[in-house]
Amino acid sequence: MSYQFGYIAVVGKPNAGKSTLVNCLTQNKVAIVSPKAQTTRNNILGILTTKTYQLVFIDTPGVHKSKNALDKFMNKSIRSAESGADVILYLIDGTKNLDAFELDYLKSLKQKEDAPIVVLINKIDVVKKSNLLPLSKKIADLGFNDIIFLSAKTGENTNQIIDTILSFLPQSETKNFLYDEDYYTDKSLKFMVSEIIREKALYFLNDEIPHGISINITNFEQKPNILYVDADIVCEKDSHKSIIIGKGGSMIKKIGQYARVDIESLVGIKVMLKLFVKVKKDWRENLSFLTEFGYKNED
Ligand SMILES: Nc1nc2c(ncn2[C@@H]2O[C@H](COP(=O)(O)OP(=O)(O)OP(=O)(O)O)[C@@H](O)[C@H]2O)c(=O)[nH]1
Ligand SMILES: [Mg+2]
Repeated sequence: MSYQFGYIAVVGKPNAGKSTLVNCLTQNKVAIVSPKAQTTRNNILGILTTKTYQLVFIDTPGVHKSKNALDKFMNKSIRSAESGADVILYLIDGTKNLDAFELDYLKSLKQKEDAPIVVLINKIDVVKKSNLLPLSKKIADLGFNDIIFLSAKTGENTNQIIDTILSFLPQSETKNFLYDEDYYTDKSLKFMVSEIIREKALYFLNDEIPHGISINITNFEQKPNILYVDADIVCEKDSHKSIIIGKGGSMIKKIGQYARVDIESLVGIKVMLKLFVKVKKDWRENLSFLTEFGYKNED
């Protein structure tokens, strides 16, 4: 028997469908997904283990220009995933045009990294494949030979991605897996719980607010049959606080109800979730808040 192991960085612009793809490939919900850009903030490992291979996908934040210290943390996380990867998957939203920023990013990625880069054109469930030919030609003209059309939502063509990745990874006579075969992510339960709360906040809140919120878990107590969670939804402005609370507390109640259902299905026991809203002005520029909320690069 021979074995294969590899780190696979999944990069691309915000909203391209990276987290949806990592969840689909690992058949687990490792990362939250939302229609809002910049949903993912940390590198998150999604691990797929079979009898003969272990693939460790690194879901990354969407590539974007840095405007604050949080953005810098996110962009640094992407670079570290790219430089540590055996294979890079660059995901493009097939419903959008390739803009100058993305073309430049692809060109510099190719120059900078030695790892093979596979370009994935996503969302083919909603775009006609014939419309995608000019897009794939542009990418081929940049010198990319591996281009796959797929839908991360329906799973169409995702097997082809696995086959392509495996074609790049060396074979080993001994089992070279680096992670326990039962693990499907590197993140703690507490992290997953805070992300579920953020996912519901992203889902229900209007565009301008989600970018400025963070979830800070203040109490996390697991008893045999019940999990107690207290969490602050931290925002940047008093006006945002009243929107997050909503009329008569209706918004925060809705976020809490939906989050609790998902957390209960994750942990398999009853959950008592209490949410509070706190204002911390300009926390995205404040290094001590960023560290407190887990947005700190290791170096
Ligand atoms: N129709 C369709 N929608 C998709 C597909 N893949 C992802 N989406 C949707 O695209 C939106 C963004 O998906 P995410 O997986 O959160 O995208 P992302 O690249 O991780 O985004 P960031 O974390 O912000 O960088 C969500 O509304 C998804 O449901 C697809 O194949 N088809
Ligand atoms: Mg994401």
